[in-house]
Amino acid sequence: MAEDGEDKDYVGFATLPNQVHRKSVKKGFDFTLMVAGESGLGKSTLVNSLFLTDLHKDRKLLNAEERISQTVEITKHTVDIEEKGVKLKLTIVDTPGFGDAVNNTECWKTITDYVDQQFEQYFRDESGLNRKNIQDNRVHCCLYFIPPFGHGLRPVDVEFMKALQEKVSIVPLISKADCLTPAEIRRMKDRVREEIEQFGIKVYQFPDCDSDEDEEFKQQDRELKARNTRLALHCTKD
Ligand SMILES: Nc1nc2c(ncn2[C@@H]2O[C@H](COP(=O)(O)OP(=O)(O)OP(=O)(O)O)[C@@H](O)[C@H]2O)c(=O)[nH]1
Ligand SMILES: [Mg+2]
Repeated sequence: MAEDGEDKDYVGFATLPNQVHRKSVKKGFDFTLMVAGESGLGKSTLVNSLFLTDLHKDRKLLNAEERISQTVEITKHTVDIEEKGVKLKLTIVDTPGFGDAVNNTECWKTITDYVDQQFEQYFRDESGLNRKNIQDNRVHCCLYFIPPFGHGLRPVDVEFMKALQEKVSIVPLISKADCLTPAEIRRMKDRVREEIEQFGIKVYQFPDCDSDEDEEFKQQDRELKARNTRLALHCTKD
């Protein structure tokens, strides 16, 4: 049997993991993250601070037109990231916040339609003849911004997450957490967590790790899960 790199001519199925690994690394990965929630909660600011602008370097005050204005349509930002030779094409989808439409009952429709369209496009590409260079634009994860000033979830939050829960992994977060005191944060988190359970909303959970994994990996998995059960907080202000 071929040991790693020992016998280069060996072509048995034992080299399959290496072949798959080499192929995936060469091709790279696609990941699409979406931000959604009420208007003015800091979605676009988060997207900008993550990739497109450096908040601290050469900081200058922007005038009114230059400041981030309200998002009025779904916008995509793509960045190519490379880490130790592994390529990741990260796409961030910024969505218009809801809240100021006359009829709010269907305000998430454009967003669910967008998610569905990406599934359809991927399905069409996969069924086509040239499947080699398909770009995966399906939304994999949605950060859902919950307003910090309410008393837990509002009907619109529940309905939005329910409309999307079967299509993408939802990560709810309490927005502008810098505006709350630690005690208020604790209360809000408990409340939101209870409501998520009560309304049967499916939020992203880490998958179980295999029982035969080594102890170090299991410990890491436990720590990540412990963090995940606490609700995420968001703050782009210093
Ligand atoms: N306190 C606080 N304010 C923030 C934070 N992030 C953004 N803001 C402010 O919130 C306001 C709205 O930010 P946007 O990023 O435009 O909000 P949005 O969610 O994209 O709004 P829409 O595009 O209308 O959906 C801006 O004045 C930001 O400076 C934060 O973490 N904390
Ligand atoms: Mg915006």
